[in-house]
Amino acid sequence: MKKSPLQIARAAYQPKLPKTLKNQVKLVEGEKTQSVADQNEIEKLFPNTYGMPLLKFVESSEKSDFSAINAGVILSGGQAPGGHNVISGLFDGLKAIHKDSKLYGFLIGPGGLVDHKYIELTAEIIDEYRNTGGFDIIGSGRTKLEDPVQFEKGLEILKKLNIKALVIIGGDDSNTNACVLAEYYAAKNAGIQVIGCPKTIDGDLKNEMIETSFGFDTACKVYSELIGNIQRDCNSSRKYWHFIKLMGRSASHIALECALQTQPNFCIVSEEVEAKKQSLDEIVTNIAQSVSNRAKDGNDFGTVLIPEGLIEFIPEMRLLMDELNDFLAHHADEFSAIEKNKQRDYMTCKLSPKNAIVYASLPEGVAHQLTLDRDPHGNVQVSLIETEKLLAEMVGVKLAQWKKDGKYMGKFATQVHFFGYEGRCAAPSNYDADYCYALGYTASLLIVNGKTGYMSSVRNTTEPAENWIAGGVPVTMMMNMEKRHGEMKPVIQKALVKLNGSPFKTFAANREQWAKETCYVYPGPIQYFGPTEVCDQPSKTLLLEQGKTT
Ligand code: FBP
Repeated sequence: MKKSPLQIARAAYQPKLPKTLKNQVKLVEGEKTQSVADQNEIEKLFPNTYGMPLLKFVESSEKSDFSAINAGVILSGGQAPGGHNVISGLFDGLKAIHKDSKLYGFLIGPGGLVDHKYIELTAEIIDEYRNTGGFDIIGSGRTKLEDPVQFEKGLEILKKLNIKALVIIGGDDSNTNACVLAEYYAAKNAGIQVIGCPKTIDGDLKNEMIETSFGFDTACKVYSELIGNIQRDCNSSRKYWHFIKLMGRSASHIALECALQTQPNFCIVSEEVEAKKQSLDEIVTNIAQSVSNRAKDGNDFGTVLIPEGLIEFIPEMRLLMDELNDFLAHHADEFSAIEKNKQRDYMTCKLSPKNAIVYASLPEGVAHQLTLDRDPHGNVQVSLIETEKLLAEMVGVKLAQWKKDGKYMGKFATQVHFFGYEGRCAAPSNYDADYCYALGYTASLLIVNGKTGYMSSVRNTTEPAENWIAGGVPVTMMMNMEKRHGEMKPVIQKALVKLNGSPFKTFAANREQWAKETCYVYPGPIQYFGPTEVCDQPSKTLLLEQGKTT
């Protein structure tokens, strides 16, 4: 495969490892854990993997001799920069344990385990993918592992390949499934351990023991570079308002991080919209007000950042979507049998009167997008809902009315953007390259120590890498019960933006100034080589959460 000079230089990058992991380690058990909520239900559902202690690796002088171990790895869900480094860290860790250890990769996500599609990952393959973006080494997929028939099919191939442990690299839903699988194999003494790794650009898989999910750092840096470029453009031509939707599903972490990095004129935080019970009209009025204020200074241009999942947080839309979810969970076939141009009328008749009014008021495109298929985990595919167009259109209508009433004199022209796929496969930043490699290496140590139902954890990552702390967190500790596909299920609790957290407070303290003035920051592209303050900085979100200055 032909490579660019940067790719060649990057392939030679040696990720930084925590000091402890460079030496002999031993495992120290911490406190026993409990699930974040619904303890009784979760304990009943996970009798073999509930309540396990936190784990930490520390340096040890005892030399241990381990036999070779075969492990499998799966990439699950949306791509996130650094996945290849988790696999290379895992591979190097397994080889350090014993040179004859083997790593098998199941192809195109969890489906590869069920369908027995796999490859052996050799040193040659691994070397091709070190420090690269993407999940193409083995591919990824969204097949949901939830059925004992799938678990048994998986067990067949795991036994055949003499695999003792499976590492599932995924987001909250995939790690939930990893835990269900760990419990299933533990309950039947199958001799298969399952370890999870926290992946997702969305940044919503985090808690006191998992500081961040990998990929968030790189994706936000890529989006911030693009937003900065757009800001430079609109500050040059002075004629467009740019409405920029950012991936991230429900949580607004990506939008907030990008706002902290680029200082746009407006950034919506869905969690605030929900807390303040803001209606769609209120959100539109706030943006229009900002446009009008800037127009008074002759600035008919600006940037608005919109989190992908906004629509679910607007109370009237949430009620509508809950009813749509329930209805579609039970009548999906009936609904898809209706002709496309009659689906809207059909759905309006099925909804309760209040929700029917909201549904009928939406532009055709958005109404249709709300009824598209849910993903295999029951999530509305918010990336398909064009909120950026909806808001740009509605702000335009409001400003036209204000113009008629003599309240607004400016010019309003818009451009809309959606940034998501542009960042998910970027070459990982040094932070993600190092973090991922350490996560993979830690997973190999959890395996050799016989652990199952744990997520690999690397903490203290705002410090230099050598001081990072590696260990394991029981997945059941992160769980609660939530409604999915119309039924209560155990799932890892999503971490949404905390309105009393330092990242949001920092944004809130500055946003009035950013709204009125032009305070843009242009972060530029990710740098891989150069001074540490340029190349190795974690996200602003993480720095602020850990009380560091940004
Ligand atoms: P994960 O939760 O699997 O990490 O996926 C993240 C994500 O990029 C979301 O931000 C986005 O809504 C979704 O994937 C898009 O899914 P798809 O890749 O199936 O279009």
